Amino acid sequence: MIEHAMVQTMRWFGPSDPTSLADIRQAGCTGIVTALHDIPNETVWPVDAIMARKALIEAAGLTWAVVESVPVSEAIKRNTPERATAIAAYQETIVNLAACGITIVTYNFMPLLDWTRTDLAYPMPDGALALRYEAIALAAYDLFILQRPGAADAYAPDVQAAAHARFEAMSDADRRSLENTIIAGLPGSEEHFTSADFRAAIASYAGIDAAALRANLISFLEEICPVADAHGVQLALHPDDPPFPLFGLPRIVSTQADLDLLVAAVPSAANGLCFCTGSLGVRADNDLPAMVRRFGERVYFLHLRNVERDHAGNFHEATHLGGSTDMAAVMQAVREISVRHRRSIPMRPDHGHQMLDDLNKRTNPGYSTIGRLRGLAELRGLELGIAHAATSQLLLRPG
Ligand code: DNO
Repeated sequence: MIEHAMVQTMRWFGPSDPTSLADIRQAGCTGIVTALHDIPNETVWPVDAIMARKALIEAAGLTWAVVESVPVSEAIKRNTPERATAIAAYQETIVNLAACGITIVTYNFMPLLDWTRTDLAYPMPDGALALRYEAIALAAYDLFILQRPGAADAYAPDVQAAAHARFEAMSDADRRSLENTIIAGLPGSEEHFTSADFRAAIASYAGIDAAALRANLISFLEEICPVADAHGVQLALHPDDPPFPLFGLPRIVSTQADLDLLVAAVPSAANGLCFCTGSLGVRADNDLPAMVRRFGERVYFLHLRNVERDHAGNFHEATHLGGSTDMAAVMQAVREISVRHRRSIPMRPDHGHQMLDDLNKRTNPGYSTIGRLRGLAELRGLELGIAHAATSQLLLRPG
């Protein structure tokens, strides 16, 4: 055991998740990350429903460590007349969770779509399957399947030509599958669309630019943080995934500068981060170890995952220790903040390849058991190794 080690958790989508609570316990976790996914957005989570889910988790010898997510509704993101009711419901849910002893709450502020990929079964050289985002596939969808008004302005001529060629080469089934991957809602997304709905929903953002969306996030924080502070709840804002605008919609939680601004605007202790290395790591200009150190005290939850990115704006999910991010350097920074602030930060191995026996099973994309088990094993070994090396250096230091 190491002092202030991360709390190992896995995400669990509830009783119908093909990964069971027993699987998660055998993987070495002590904590569960989950949500009451059946409760529609803007509805208060009742104490008895929270307690029933908590009891289920505890009966399996685990604890409910983090809520991911209490979704922020479109009314709040767009600041529509229904916003006041949605805010009141959010506040009450926070109070109810605190009453049940659950005090870390993840959320995101991405317009319409949560995380986005274009391929859920991208073959790795070893036969495992990964999730991938390919810029040309997204452009092909936007320009020629969705046919979003104004989309052509968003892409350079060479990208448009490549996207057209891609569209022409796709069968109807390929086109439907690409559309489903993008808008039908990946696991954990609480919004899903058909193409007609999606076009209308995009149009509802007309006039909401990055500054307006940011102002809406800040007013959300101004109304939720005092309640969270009063009840000992830590809010953990998940970054944009991917960390750049899609479909002409603004994204405002993508860079260190974005995070600096939000922390400065609402300095309350409740205003914290879910530090997702997979999302932030898509941008080469995000220095992840430096960002972990910078936001140290406010990092309430860690999603550890690696992506392999290229210069054309594509990325796929690599193994947890492979990919473009130096995970050892990130872990070193995590150890530093954990020791400095004497905290055990909950982490989950975020996503994982579909591999081994899971290739023949129904799995939630990104959330198969074995790929996450591999990720967790590698990450906890890395943490132990770094902690051990720090202790031996201390012992060896002369004087
Ligand atoms: C994807 C997840 C996200 C995350 C939300 C947080 O795998 O990390 O769906 O849960 O953005 O609200």
